[in-house]
Amino acid sequence: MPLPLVLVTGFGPFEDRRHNPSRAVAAALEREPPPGLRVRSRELPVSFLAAPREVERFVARHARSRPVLVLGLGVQRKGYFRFERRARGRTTTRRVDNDGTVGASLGSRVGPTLRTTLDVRRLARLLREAGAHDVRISNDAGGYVCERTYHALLESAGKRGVAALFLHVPPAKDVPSRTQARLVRAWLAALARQESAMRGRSSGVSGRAAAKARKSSTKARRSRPM
Ligand code: PCA
Repeated sequence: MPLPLVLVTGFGPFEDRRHNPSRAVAAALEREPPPGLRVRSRELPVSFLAAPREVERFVARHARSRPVLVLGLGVQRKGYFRFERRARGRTTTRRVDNDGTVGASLGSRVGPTLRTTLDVRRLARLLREAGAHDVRISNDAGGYVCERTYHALLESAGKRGVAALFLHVPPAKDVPSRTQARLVRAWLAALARQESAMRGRSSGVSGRAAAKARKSSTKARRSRPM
């Protein structure tokens, strides 16, 4: 039996951020996966329009392998790790992406707010136990390309019954990329160990999470437009 698969996305440079550790961490996880897991990673364009398309393509390509988790990574300004609970389906920011698109110009609403089905408090605790000093939980994914991407991750994974999650990582000057990769790897390994039934029929949290994701994506579809 192949090991459970985790899909991981990261981003490259944007605005004044010339070095984006999220790309390095995603690539490092594929190169050297956490014990007990397989990882496929993908760098996404920092683009309001292209990132969601890439997300759907990436998740669709691996859907037959039934990933246990789709994890989005992006960098934030502050020096801590931040688990995002939700992605709003409306982009109002004046910030410009790498294609020159102003967020607010997207105009129409993408969809309802989507939430991860995973227990972020438990996941944050696990990341602390893996050695990260400062880990927080947020209801505001920033309103820029990461939030748009998170919405797409929740949508693309959710409609296939797969759990999705977004983790904002600190800038590399606060926590070097290699340290970040080590921490995220140890965190995923702990997750895989605790949820040995990750793929599983029986007691695994992700089994329940997947069932919940299926339910909530149905709900999300039903309740649109909000
Ligand atoms: N962070 C940005 C977009 C790309 C990234 O790494 C964000 O937080 O929206």
